[in-house]
Amino acid sequence: VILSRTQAGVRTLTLNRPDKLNAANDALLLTLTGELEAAGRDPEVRVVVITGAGRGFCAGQDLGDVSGRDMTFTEHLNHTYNPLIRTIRGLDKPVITAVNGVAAGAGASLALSGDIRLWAGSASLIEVFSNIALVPDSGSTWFLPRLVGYHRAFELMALAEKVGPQDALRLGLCEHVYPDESFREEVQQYAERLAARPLHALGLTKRALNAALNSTLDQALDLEAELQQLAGDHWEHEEGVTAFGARRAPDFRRE
Ligand code: LHQ
Repeated sequence: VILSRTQAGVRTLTLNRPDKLNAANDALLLTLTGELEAAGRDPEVRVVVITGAGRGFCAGQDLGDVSGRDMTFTEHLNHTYNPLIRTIRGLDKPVITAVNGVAAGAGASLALSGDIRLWAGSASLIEVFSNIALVPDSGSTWFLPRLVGYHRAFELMALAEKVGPQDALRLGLCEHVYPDESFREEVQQYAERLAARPLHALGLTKRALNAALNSTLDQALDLEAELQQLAGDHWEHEEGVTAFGARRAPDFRRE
């Protein structure tokens, strides 16, 4: 259900149920979470890309799959979707969501959860939950109002209208849009650019930003001061300063 490959420090995890637009069943969600944890531990991996096979990114919960039905909705979310979203946001490596096609329901939440969100020209996002009279889950109620404000978030959730790439750029739902034809190569190139950055410092940056989304300025200043010590004590910092003095490019990939 998940394809994994690694190239130049970039681990690409591909949701692989293309006949169903990569709708999620338990196996897909638990495998993806396990793969992300493994990528976090693997020193060869510097950046993780999550994308979909075929013409969809992820159509959300597989509505035909009964494997979760012996659980309550609450148990199901706590067993599958919530650990996945927590793992993405908690990973101390950058995660790119490369949205190659439609992202609906929990698939939309997954698309929004990346640190960097790259869209293909044919990508789209739908907060589809209200079509089946459910509440947006897997982080959508947290991500979306922070990105677009309360009112646009409510409208997107209430009407379940499809958001295309240009609107997604305008609303801040993605960072870049690339043509379908060159999407995979553009994503790999972007990911490799990120992979050349100082991984330890970026991990700390991710931690600080995630904490800051829920903190006061005072708390953010305290955490920055604490994390800056960890960054400053790391070899990456010395390499950056040395390279600057020597007027050469820093090499952050040497360890
Ligand atoms: C699908 C699905 C799908 C199965 C397309 N399942 N087959 C919920 C419940 C419990 C706990 C946890 O959390 C959640 C969270 C959620 O994610 S709720 C939201 C669930 N997702 C949806 O309601 C989306 C349903 N799908 C759609 O609305 C459309 O398929 C979209 C807008 C995604 C794409 O539309 P089209 O591009 O027109 O494609 P299509 O509808 O023709 O779909 C292609 C195939 O994929 C088709 O199968 P078929 O055999 O006819 O070719 C669909 O049945 C299948 N598929 N989504 N979620």
